[in-house]
Amino acid sequence: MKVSVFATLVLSSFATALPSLKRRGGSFVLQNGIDAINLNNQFQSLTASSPCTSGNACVNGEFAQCVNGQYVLTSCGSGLICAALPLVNSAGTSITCTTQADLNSRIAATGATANGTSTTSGPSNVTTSSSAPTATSTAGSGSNSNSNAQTSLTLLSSLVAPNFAQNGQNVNTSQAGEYPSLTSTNNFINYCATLSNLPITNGQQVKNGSCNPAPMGAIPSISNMPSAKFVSPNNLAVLPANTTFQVTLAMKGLQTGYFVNPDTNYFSAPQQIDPTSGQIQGHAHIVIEALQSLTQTTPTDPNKFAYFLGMNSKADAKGQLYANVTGGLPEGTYKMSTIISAMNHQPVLVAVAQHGALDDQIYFTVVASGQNGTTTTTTFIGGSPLPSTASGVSSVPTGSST
Ligand SMILES: *[C@@H]1O[C@H](CO)[C@@H](O)[C@H](O)[C@H]1NC(C)=O
Ligand SMILES: *[C@@H]1O[C@H](CO)[C@@H](O)[C@H](O)[C@H]1NC(C)=O
Ligand SMILES: *[C@@H]1O[C@H](CO)[C@@H](O)[C@H](O)[C@H]1NC(C)=O
Ligand SMILES: *[C@@H]1O[C@H](CO)[C@@H](O)[C@H](O)[C@H]1NC(C)=O
Ligand SMILES: *[C@@H]1O[C@H](CO)[C@@H](O)[C@H](O)[C@H]1NC(C)=O
Ligand SMILES: *[C@@H]1O[C@H](CO)[C@@H](O)[C@H](O)[C@H]1NC(C)=O
Ligand SMILES: CC(=O)N[C@H]1CO[C@H](CO)[C@@H](O)[C@@H]1O
Repeated sequence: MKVSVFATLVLSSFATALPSLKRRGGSFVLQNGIDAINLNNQFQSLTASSPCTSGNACVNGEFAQCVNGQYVLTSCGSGLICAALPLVNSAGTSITCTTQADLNSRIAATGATANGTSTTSGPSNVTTSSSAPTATSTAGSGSNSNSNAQTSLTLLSSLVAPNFAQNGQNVNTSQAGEYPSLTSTNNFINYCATLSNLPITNGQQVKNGSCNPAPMGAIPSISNMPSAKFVSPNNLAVLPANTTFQVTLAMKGLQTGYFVNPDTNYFSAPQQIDPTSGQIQGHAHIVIEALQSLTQTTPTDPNKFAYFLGMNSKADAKGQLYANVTGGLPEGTYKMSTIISAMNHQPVLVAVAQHGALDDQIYFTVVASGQNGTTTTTTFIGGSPLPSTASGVSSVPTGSST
């Protein structure tokens, strides 16, 4: 990378103090590029009469110093423009007079790209205003009609959600006790930088906690909310101990068979919907937890379960998914639940807050042979109980880890 002196400086440059963004591994170069792009975008909305509090800016391509709440403009001279440049050796940006070519090459050298939001013929023409989308005409669906938008490090102005700037406390619908929402004018794109104690999730199942930077993604219509129901075992079934049994799950409103690598791509992409059906592309899981009794009232410990399985295949023609709980379960009472997920393992998100349960839960009892007076419709596989060493309840999951 060429590191040249600011030969074109006609005014003193000024290293701006940036917000307390977290620098990961000291790699400020890219961040400096992003910050410079964003600053130059913001400058586009300034006029000579814009109020200011302190510091320097660029107004109409001229160098602007804030004096007594107003900008005082100084022309950069022939062939030069005022711009925010990324610093090379430390975190930050510098507002200075330079050439368009120098601005372009310095920003390009950081790896940040203005494409997707701006022209390259001058400082970006996209403002940070939350209204009047100008950059592209893409719908909010992440469509690739602007191919650069999916690699750009700059938020498309057409995607800024203006309502995110409001905390919900200033309208008549606000209810007593409602918390003011966190607000953002840039869709929280850098939210995780405010949580310095948390690493970004980065596609991994971070057991100590993390902050996930991926947006939530596509939300299906209310006619496409997923819903699950166990067919077998039936609710309150009585099953023979240590005997393989089949779980049958009826799935509605979900395009099944979609799952990604859970070790590398956990929560790493937005929820996606199938364009033909309008349904979420995802998969179901089942989890069986031991209870003290069918009337247990204490919450269970989600770290402990007797059986867990990702039902990753496509549902059959009947819309059903199947699993064999090989070796069965020891005597006891159990809760079996579904966990319906989008492709990247996040819980499914639907269009409205008030809706029926998307998941199912049933309760059943497992007894030694001859200990019950109840029949069940459960399908047993193999017929006779397996040796008692075949299976046992433990906090270690059996079946797939996904
Ligand atoms: C932006 O895209 C144009 C062509 O579409 C390309 O010539 C230019 O180099 C790109 N600029 C950056 C900073 O990537
Ligand atoms: C910048 O935006 C203004 C107002 O929307 C528009 O008139 C002008 O053509 C734009 N300039 C460029 C270079 O896109
Ligand atoms: C809130 O209610 C008051 C009184 O009914 C009404 O005058 C006002 O327009 C309402 N404001 C909004 C934002 O709906
Ligand atoms: C997780 O947190 C615990 C308790 O704060 C700590 O002792 C442990 O080192 C952390 N593990 C990792 C992998 O960060
Ligand atoms: C369950 O076991 C039966 C009998 O071995 C087998 O036919 C069936 O394919 C298995 N089902 C699943 C989902 O593994
Ligand atoms: C089932 O298995 C458990 C341990 O795996 C054992 O304690 C229990 O006695 C077995 N029950 C029957 C009826 O075989
Ligand atoms: C687990 C068990 O013993 N199940 C039995 C419950 O009772 C029915 C009929 O009474 C038997 O067919 C099951 O085998």
